[in-house]
Amino acid sequence: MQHIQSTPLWRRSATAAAAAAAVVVVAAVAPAVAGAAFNFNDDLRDFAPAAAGPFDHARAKLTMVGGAGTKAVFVVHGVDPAVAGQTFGAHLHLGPCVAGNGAAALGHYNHSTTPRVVNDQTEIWLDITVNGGGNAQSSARVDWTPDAGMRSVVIHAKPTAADGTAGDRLACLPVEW
Ligand SMILES: [Cu+2]
Repeated sequence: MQHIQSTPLWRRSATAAAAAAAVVVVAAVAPAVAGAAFNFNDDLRDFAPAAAGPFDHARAKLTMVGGAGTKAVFVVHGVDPAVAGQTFGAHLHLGPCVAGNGAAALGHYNHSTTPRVVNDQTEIWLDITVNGGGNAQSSARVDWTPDAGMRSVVIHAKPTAADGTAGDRLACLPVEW
């Protein structure tokens, strides 16, 4: 009798995060990031390099694990502790992350078609609340997978409102798969 150990090698070679989600990965029906785990770890790009901001010296990491949907984990370090306790909107955006150019990130990556629906299940929302050490973490889970491309996680000045708005764009993390 066949045992379930027949997981393909490329799936086994994914990161520990993916291994933890192995059951989900095996059940996947060919999503765009099937079985894959992506880790992006980089300095945040500043949208207003001339002005001082709480994310000027911050680094961020986005982990995305594909399976029967997508689990995204966003971790930020090195935020100015002066903003401890504040919540900042953060989302996966459609366009690339370019320093000094908030508009380049385009709008939110939105999975819905017509009518367009904006909420935390049609988009990947990763709002963060900064702690006293200048760190923050959030996660999101949706039942779809974003298409490949050059994209960005944009951090905004305010928490995400019900309509998806979150104020000015402060910084971004480049992600591409
Ligand atoms: Cu956004």
